[in-house]
Amino acid sequence: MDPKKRSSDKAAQEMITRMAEAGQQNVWDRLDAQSPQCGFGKQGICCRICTMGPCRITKKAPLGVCGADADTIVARNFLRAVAAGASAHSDHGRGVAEVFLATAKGEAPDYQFKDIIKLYKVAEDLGVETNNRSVKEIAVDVGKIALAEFGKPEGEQLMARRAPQPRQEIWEKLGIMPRAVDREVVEALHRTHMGVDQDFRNILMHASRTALADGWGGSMLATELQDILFGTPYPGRGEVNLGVLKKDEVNIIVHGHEPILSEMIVAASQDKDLLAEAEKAGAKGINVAGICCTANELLMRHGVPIAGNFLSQELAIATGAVELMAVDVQCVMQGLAEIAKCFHTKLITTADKAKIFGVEHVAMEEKTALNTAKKLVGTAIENYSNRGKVNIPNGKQKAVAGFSHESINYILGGKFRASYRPLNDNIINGRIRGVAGIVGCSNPKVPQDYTHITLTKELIKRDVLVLTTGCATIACGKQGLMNPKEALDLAGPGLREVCETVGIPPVLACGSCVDNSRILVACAEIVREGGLGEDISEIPAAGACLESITEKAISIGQYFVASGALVVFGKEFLPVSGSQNVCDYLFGGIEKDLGGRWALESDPVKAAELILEHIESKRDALGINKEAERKLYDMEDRRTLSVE
Ligand code: BF8
Ligand code: SF4
Repeated sequence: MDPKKRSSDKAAQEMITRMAEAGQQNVWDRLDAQSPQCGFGKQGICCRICTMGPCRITKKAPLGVCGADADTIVARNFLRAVAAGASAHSDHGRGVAEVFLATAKGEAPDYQFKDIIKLYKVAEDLGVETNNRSVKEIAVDVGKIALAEFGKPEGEQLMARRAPQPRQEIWEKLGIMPRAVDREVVEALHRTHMGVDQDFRNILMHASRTALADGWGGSMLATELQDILFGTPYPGRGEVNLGVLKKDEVNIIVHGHEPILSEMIVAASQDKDLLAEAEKAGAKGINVAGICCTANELLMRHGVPIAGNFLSQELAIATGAVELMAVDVQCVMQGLAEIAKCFHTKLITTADKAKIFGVEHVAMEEKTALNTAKKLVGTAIENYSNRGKVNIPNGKQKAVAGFSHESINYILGGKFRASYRPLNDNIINGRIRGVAGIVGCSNPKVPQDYTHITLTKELIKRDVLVLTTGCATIACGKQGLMNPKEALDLAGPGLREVCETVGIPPVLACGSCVDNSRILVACAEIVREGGLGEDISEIPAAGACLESITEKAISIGQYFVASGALVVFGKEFLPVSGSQNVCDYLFGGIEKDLGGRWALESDPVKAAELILEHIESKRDALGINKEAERKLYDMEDRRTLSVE
């Protein structure tokens, strides 16, 4: 076991070694135990959706019992993954909409609306009348309409109207303007039932529609309503990595996705009585830290430190310093239950839809949220005296996060002239070559964080502005790329100059995975600002997710493709290789329909090349790559570009 092969994060390596010495199992050990993994699954050519199967496609048996071929089976599996991913984001969004509506009605006393300006903006997008109406009346209507977006019987996603007009026309022409989230997901499950949709192109078309209902619907609503409820993020400082855990304080980790829980725990951790209790227990304070996307939400809004990304969840408990880990939904490993048994850590589930067998459950309800959160903090304090030996690795990094669409707009243009103009101008004059979204998870199949950070460094070095979300953001944070000072030193001369002038880092942390919708909005805004084409497919931009684990990532990839973007994905994480036709379509043919496409590349340096090629071809097509501007770089500049 070589810890360097498991993670490129030093703090993680230290914990991995410790766990191995102590004989404690983690995600990497379980991957080893599962190896070799099923080759049919990797290619997407196993089907077990009916009991004539399960069927696996081989040369000898190229058809399932029902006659389904590899194309149908691979496309069906793909659509089911998109539907599950879209469901995860959107059910999160629906939960936020419910709390939002309850807050508007005065039925969730612990929550308040923090961004009224944004409430007005979203009201306008949802067609809610704002003239001569109270905030409460507006908010109730926004809540009702937002909630209906998940299950309304008729009509299309209202937020999809934020997309550039030509983009909407493409969707309309193809018949994939997204409708209610529930409807698209139910239709996806229907189509992929035995004996229904058996034309891979038709199945993949619905994958676009379902994914669009996620990106321009469920996820976007989650982001927007969370901003109104908890505040739209503006850049602020924080710290990232296991070193944020404190030796002499009560450590509470919030892990999962919905800020509905974590916001309340942060509030409870500042309660005077609880702080006094913590002191009585011999602790110097109460330290809340996050893991996974809930961590991004808290860092963006409150500067709460991040303990780590997906693969760090078990490592955090193994420090012996965590009194309580409260989890809600998504990306919570069942393996936590086992490792928690080796330490004093209390693991508590809080979402009724996400329990773990044998783990204590404390239901988080909107009416009593703060009280429940206080109870949880109280449990953590009580548990402080049970601590045994503590091993907190030193590693942590400073980070700046909080780049919402609104804050980018404000930073670029100032309060009175908030706009994307300076960004567009600098893309046009070539100082910034283009924009890349680097998103995704951490997966034990590749060394933790390696691809995200290598790709990010390669791109900023060549003057590409990077927007990041999810566990990729945390990877960047751990390796100093969210520290503006360190990251600026790695940026190419053009990007650096622009970043220094307007005061942004070259890597913009935009939040959690539902906040990929912020990147969609940013793309739409770049188009609206003018000078870079009429549609998202024309702007010099691309997305990348080289390290991924979840179905959510596939939904995200598909909605970016369906919005006109190139999406570069890690080879081993998109199980479609079993069908040449599906591959030909996703990696090529789909571009004719939607202007975007998938590409597979696991090597981050080659992925950077691919993205740069794409960006330069878009620049050429826009006619902004004129000779004079290309001479911005002299030989010396070029030499510095090719170091490493
Ligand atoms: O929703 S990046 S490992 S935490 S799936 Fe999960 Fe992937 Fe992390 Fe965020 Ni997104
Ligand atoms: Fe096999 Fe067809 Fe049933 Fe799938 S649907 S398990 S391919 S018989």
